[in-house]
Amino acid sequence: MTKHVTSSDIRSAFSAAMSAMYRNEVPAYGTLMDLVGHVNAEALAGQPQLKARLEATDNLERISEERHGAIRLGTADELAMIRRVFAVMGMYPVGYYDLSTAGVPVHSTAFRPVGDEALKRNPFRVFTSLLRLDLIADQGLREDAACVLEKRQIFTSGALELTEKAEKERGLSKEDADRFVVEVLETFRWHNRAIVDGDMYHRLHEAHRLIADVVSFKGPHINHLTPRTLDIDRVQALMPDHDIAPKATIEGPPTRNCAILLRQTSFKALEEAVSFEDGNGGWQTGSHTARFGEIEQRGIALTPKGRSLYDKLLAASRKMVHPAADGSNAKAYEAALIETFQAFPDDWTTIRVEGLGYFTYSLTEKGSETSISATADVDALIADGLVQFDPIVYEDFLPVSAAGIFQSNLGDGAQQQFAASPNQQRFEADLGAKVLNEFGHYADIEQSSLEACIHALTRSPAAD
Ligand code: OOG
Ligand code: NI
Repeated sequence: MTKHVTSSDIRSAFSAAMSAMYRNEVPAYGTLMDLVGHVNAEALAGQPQLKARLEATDNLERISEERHGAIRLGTADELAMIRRVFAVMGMYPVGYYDLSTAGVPVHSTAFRPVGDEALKRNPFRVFTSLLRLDLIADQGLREDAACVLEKRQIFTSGALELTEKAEKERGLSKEDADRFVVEVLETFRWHNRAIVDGDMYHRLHEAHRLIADVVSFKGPHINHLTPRTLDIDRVQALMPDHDIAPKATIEGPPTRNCAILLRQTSFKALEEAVSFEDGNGGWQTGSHTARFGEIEQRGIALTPKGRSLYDKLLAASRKMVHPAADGSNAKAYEAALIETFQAFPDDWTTIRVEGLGYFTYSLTEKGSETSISATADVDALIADGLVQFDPIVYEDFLPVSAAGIFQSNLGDGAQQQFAASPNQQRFEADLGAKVLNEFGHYADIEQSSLEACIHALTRSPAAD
């Protein structure tokens, strides 16, 4: 039997190939990557403590390779197939995000690795949205769009074949995996020739810019690729020096000592030349804005209790100052966030003791030389200096932030109202699987780290 490579190997290779392709397609992404690399190196040099903890928890190496991407799909079949393709790379759908409330006619999930080991190896994720034609009022347009989408095939035959082979044989050989990466990359490639004519494009665009982006092209081009930074405020401040204009406000929580969840900022989508069939066998030139850049800083994963506090404080800040699409009240919004988030504890001990965030536990040096007979509770073990704790990184996304990112790239004129209509059941039926619940997953990682500590502490030296 031929030896299989691991799904993490395939994911790593794919993430690297995607990054190289996007760097080539959107040079500003390359500039941003270099800037992020530089700022991350500075942050690590300036905070030896942070560097030491990242190293100790096996989280340092992944950072320079870390990124997420985003795609927007048109049909249930596309979504179901991409699920199978991502599964070959060890990426599974986690979370359900309803963006209809924010005026974007999609609902989404994130495909990502789920086990602790796989995440440490390479946490590449893809925020994947499915267009909701059901939210479009114009029935004629809805039918025309569905008809265009029905006819396209976003996967190469090689990608389909290799996915089936991987499913049947429970993996791929090195040679097949290399081919799989090349074939699947095609799905994400930019095509500057539209599959609709100029009139249709304009009708779609009038209904919603996002609909034009999904329906008019041969495939779901990757629309951004986001490196992870350790200091988003610094990158945001330096972007203009590199001829990149960031959006006015950073999405998510304000600057804090203890980073929570996720902070993100993006730069505006590029206006790109595209051509449309002119109906006489020729091409007519036009333009389309779709692809942009984004950076993010990841903090601790919050428990349901911490998350509801976050949601409450974010809503309160946005009630005080609603961030304008043109960025005109950015400073006031930032001040409102900082003020409101005073109510969120900003030291790791309080966050842990109040049950607001998830942590991994490990033995201190003293702990690894000690053995105890009875099981003590974790607080006592920490107080005795036997066990230490580190924040678990938040691997997911935030719906309000995602909506802000979508909107900043759709332009100010694209604000539209849709009736809030989350439909996770429908999404899962289209996906052909249930999405995983992110909270349960973090709780498992925390619990097993704690059990490993207790196990090591209570084991008798002789049994080793
Ligand atoms: C996805 C926007 C959401 C994020 O990081 O929250 C997103 C899109 O524009 O397709 O990527
Ligand atoms: Ni993103």
